[in-house]
Amino acid sequence: MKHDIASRFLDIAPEVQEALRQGGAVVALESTIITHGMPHPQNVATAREVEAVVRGNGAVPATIAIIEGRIKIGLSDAELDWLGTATDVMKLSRADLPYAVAAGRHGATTVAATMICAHLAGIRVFATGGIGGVHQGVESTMDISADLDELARTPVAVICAGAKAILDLPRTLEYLETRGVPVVGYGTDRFPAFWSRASDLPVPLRLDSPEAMADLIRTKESLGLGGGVLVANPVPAADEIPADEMRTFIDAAVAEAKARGVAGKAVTPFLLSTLVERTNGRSLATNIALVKNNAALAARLAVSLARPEA
Ligand code: PSU
Ligand code: MN
Repeated sequence: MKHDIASRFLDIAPEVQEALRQGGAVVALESTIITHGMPHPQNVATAREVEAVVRGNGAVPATIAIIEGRIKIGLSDAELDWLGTATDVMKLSRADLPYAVAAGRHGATTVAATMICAHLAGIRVFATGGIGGVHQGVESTMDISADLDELARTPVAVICAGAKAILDLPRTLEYLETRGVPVVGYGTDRFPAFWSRASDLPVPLRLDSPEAMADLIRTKESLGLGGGVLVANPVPAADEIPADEMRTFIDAAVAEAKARGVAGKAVTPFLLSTLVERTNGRSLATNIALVKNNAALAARLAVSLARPEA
């Protein structure tokens, strides 16, 4: 079944195909961060650096995007360059992925859509920056990222730097718990807040090695529990913006979004780009550093998962 879907809708890059066939280590990478998360040219430069980090840690990178309705698992250099400046690229989640495929559109995959596509291709590990979550003001907007439900249903391990502090972090963790998603702090007892190494929230679970995380993932699979695992990996200390410093910028950015009536899919891209301006590019440098840090850990996890069980 999955094989039929793959041949019908997916274009898997030869290198990725070969690694998957051999049961090797592959790390999926998303594309919304390229089209809607970072400015050009840092978006393309970062995407390439992240792929190099995955390779440097022993795994094959597979950046995922939809081009003319085809689900690309692994992009060529030319495709990545094109994506970096393309303007007619949809931001795709579970709700609109099938539309983009049916209508032959271009689309960048969010965490949710990347998980779906990675799973269709047989990839078990995925590195991103930060996941979407429950937004501040959820009481009136009901804005809860589809990333959270995807983590509950699709068996892919997502390595992130926690959730962006533009979100309602306590409610994001509550929701993940409700939906049965294991949230693992990598080498930390506190939930990381993307630009900052720690929020004031405890992380539900803690593991200190890729091997321990691979064990958890295998055990979850063996128990038939379904769904993914969220690994929260703190940004390196040298690159972080401490939470109290970031707070002022975030509050101003959230207030600006509200005043301008920014809603729906536009919220996260608006907040990210406003923060880059407000911090004079510092938030972007941190964002780049944390994605690379997550890619390295994801590759090590993928290598550990690919090894035959001890
Ligand atoms: N993390 C980043 N940059 C991003 C995103 C996450 O560092 O651009 C994207 C991811 O693709 C994530 C999406 O899935 O933002 C969440 O969007 P929303 O809040 O609309 O669900
Ligand atoms: Mn949303």
